[in-house]
Order: sequence, then C-alpha cells, then structure tokens
Amino acid sequence: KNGFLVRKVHADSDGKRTPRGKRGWKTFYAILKGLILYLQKGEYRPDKQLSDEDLKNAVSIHHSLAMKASDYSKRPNVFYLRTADWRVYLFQAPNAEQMQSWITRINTV
Ligand code: I3P
Repeated sequence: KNGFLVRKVHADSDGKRTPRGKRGWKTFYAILKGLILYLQKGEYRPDKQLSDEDLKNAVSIHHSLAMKASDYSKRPNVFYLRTADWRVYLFQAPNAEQMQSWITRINTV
C-alpha cells in the first residue's frame, strides 16, 4: 500500500517523549512493503530511489499497533502507530477511508 501521509513523531524508542523541535508535522510518500513502512521525502515519482534519509525514517511495523487517534482533535483522519520498541507516531491520512485502510493494512500483516 502506498500514499501520502503527514507524520508527527510523538515518542522515540523506549517511549521517551520526542523533544520540542522534532515534533512538527511533515509530509511523506509512504510505501508499506512487507514489515517496513518507508517514508519518502520530497516530490513523488514512481521510479524514485529511497535516499539515505528516507531509509532512516523507515519504520518497522513488526509487532506494532495502529489505531485511530480519537483523542487527537487538532487534525482529522489521524491514527497512532506504536511500534514494538515503543515509538509513537501520529499519521494524518488524506481522508477517513485512507486512514482506515492504513490501519487495517498495518494491523493485519
Ligand atoms: C511542534 C509542532 C507541532 C506541535 C508540537 C510542537 O513544534 O508545532 O505541530 O504539535 O506540540 O512541539 P516543533 O516543530 O518545534 O517540534 P501539534 O500540531 O499536535 O500541536 P506538542 O509538543 O504539544 O506535541
């Protein structure tokens, strides 16, 4: 599954709150391949290679959990992703259908 997602990093590994200055929303083109969610920065082209920075932003979704961010009301269509090492991301999808589709895909691999 692919598509645009806007990401906010809420917690780093071990659940430590991500410090101010690193908590802003950023747009990526997301590519879910196997157990890895790749987050590609910049303009989208189908043939574009992942950069070193893109690889650093990749998220392992093995033993992760995605759920609708019902308690987050500043933006619509936001879901949480909590990883096995207790990182927490918020992702904003373009619409409710896409949000649900990402949640289902992440939780059923
Ligand atoms: C963050 C940025 C986020 C904001 C976050 C800020 O600043 O303004 O948009 O989250 O607030 O810390 P920075 O880019 O300097 O990291 P919201 O959009 O959810 O308000 P937070 O620290 O309360 O999460």
